[in-house]
Amino acid sequence: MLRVWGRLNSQNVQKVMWLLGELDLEHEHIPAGGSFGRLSDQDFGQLNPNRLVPVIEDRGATIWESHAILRYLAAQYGGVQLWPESPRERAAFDRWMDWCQSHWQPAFLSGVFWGYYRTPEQNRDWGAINASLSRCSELMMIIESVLTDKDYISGKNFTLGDIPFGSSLYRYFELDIERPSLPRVEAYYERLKMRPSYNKHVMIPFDELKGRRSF
Ligand SMILES: N[C@@H](CCC(=O)N[C@@H](CS)C(=O)NCC(=O)O)C(=O)O
Repeated sequence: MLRVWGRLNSQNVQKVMWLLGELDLEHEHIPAGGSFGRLSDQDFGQLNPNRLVPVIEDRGATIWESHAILRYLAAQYGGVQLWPESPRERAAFDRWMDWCQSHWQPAFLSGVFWGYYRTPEQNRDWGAINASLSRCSELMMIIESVLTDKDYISGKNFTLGDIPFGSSLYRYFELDIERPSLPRVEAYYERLKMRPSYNKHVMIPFDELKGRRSF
């Protein structure tokens, strides 16, 4: 059976859990990382030399890097709905997955979630946090304009491209941070919240991470 390693309060693990729920795929979950430890065990190093989660094992393959896992699961189990045959159709959402990795996550996940929320108050670097917050606002305005004529990030239907960015929205809207006016992003977030798997795997309170850079 497909096996997933990771802690459920990790956003990168949540991306994978969300997709597993969308696909209704049976799996075994092994808590790892954070207070669950295991990442420095010798056998874990054989699964992922980077000693990070998520990792999946399936049909004899071991896969790490959350977006590579998403692509694998969609290609293996998603059918044409989630993994269209046309390279052009795949590129339409795939570019948003890379955009998220190269632009959004450094600004939000590293700059704000880690720099602000996961850093103890006395150690916060407000110059860096404010720069990340304004970068987040710039990037959000891009999404706001993209959503002018779309319900989802790359068109009228949910695609894999919604998972990396969408999985950060719960935290983005829950944090006590400054946000620009984002009516279309908020409507998009409401649409995601109606998906049972998003509700179950992404909308998980994360208070235990406040001010904790390590476990
Ligand atoms: N680029 C990697 C990042 C993986 C990563 O940084 N994982 C974090 C959790 S989000 C981790 O394993 N941290 C160590 C821990 O949880 O103990 C991915 O997308 O999978």
